[in-house]
Amino acid sequence: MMRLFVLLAVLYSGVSSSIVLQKMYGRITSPNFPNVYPNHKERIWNITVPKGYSVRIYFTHFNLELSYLCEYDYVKLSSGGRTLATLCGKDSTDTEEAPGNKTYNSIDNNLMVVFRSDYSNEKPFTGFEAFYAAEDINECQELSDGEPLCNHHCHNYVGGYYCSCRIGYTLHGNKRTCIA
Ligand SMILES: *[C@@H]1O[C@H](CO)[C@@H](O)[C@H](O)[C@H]1NC(C)=O
Ligand SMILES: *[C@@H]1O[C@H](CO)[C@@H](O)[C@H](O)[C@H]1NC(C)=O
Ligand SMILES: [Ca+2]
Ligand SMILES: [Ca+2]
Repeated sequence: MMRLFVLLAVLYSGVSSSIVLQKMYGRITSPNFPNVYPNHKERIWNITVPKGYSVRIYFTHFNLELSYLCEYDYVKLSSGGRTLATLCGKDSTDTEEAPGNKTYNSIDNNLMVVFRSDYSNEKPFTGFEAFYAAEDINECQELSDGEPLCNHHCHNYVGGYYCSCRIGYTLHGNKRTCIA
């Protein structure tokens, strides 16, 4: 019984719940930044901005243990059910990506950031610092099933968009199609 309890305690200590962030901008860092990050840590940030926006993120500091395909320590960015990047090291190599000056954009209005370190480091690493901000989605540049979102004219604004029609046409109830 005791043994089972210890086993469960060990299992649960390895599982971390996510930190929910719902502001329009912010900063996230590895644990103990700018000092050395600890071994055996996982931290998950769930960044959600209002609909009509995406999340743009870039790194001002990045120094993680380098391992083949970033299997040991990594920062993983994912959005819309896809992995945008798995990052480790300091500079990109043939097989591993480090962010450098690159900026990453979420697919929808949610970006998940996972930091994970394994049980050891051969030398100390200082981790990362990143800044994110909500960015308007320009819906007028997007396609839906290969078609522009608006039949005639598309008007982008911060946080949304709307459609309008040429003279002699009226906008259909779907707010996208123009009918004569
Ligand atoms: C992230 O947070 C949003 C808003 O609180 C929530 O709806 C969503 O389910 C969360 N996603 C995950 C993967 O936890
Ligand atoms: C990032 O930008 C700075 C300033 O423009 C430049 O000095 C540096 O070489 C760039 N780093 C990378 C990895 O491209
Ligand atoms: Ca490590
Ligand atoms: Ca917009």
